[in-house]
Amino acid sequence: MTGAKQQPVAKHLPSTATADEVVAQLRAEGYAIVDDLVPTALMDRITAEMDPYIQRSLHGDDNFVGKLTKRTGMMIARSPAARELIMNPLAIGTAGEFLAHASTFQLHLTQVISVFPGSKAQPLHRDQVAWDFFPFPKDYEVQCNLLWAMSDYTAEMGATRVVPGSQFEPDREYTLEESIPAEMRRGSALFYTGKVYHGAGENKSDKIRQAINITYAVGWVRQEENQFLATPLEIARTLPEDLLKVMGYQMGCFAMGYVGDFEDPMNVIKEPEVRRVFNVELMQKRSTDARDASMLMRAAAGE
Ligand SMILES: O=C(O)CCC(=O)C(=O)O
Ligand SMILES: [Fe+2]
Repeated sequence: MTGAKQQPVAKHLPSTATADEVVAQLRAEGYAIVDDLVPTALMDRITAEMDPYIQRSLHGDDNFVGKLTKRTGMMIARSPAARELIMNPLAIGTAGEFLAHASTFQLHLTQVISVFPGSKAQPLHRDQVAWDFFPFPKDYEVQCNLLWAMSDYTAEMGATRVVPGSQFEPDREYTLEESIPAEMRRGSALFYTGKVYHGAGENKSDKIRQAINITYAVGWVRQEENQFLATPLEIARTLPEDLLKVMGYQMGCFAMGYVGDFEDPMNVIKEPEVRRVFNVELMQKRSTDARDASMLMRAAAGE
């Protein structure tokens, strides 16, 4: 034996995994990979719908975003098939459970990330810094993120690299050697927390690595992608209520997100005959209930 350090391999869960199992893995390691969660045919549809926009997207302007990387958003408006991905039952179930300490959760962003050949590794980072580098408490999870493999996702092509367990020790720098590649097949998904260090890998191949970044956040923070401008009102009006709520057309918490005469935002979209006002008492109860239930759940899990 040479004593060379063996690179650990990322853990995988089957597509039959439950939200409980994904959440347990997320809490323990900061990430979870679920294999073959959607059929590749869904990825074909999204690819066809997004391709014209990807062609026109610009490359990044700095090393973080990636000078050989394109980011293409507005997926709800541009790709009807992407709406299925956003509402995928395991993604929604996991986000709901992982963020159950908040009254509601919402969509945070939708983005195809195309990492072109020659692209260098992205600096390792935590996504929650997007909120102005606010030091969220160590036990407050603010987001639940997914990167769906839209192309094959190998280390050579620049699969996302994750540092397992780094969510527990955030106040230090991590090296690429400490990270492992989240290799997976097209249609699989990498779930990861806002606290775990990760970044796009270097693309040493001659193929474009593509991921669909769909992330969810607690209902009281500002969304990274402005969902109300990204989906024009005339398209939003055609969408089902469950998707609209996830997009942010709901009371985010206590008194957050009202519109007009203290009304529920769904009033603007659906223009119902009976308009609902914002019920602050109801939201207050929901907020306390969510916190209590989540504390009980975590105590039962021995956390
Ligand atoms: O493209 C990837 O693999 C990761 C991208 C990422 O972490 C980010 O843009 O925040
Ligand atoms: Fe990131």
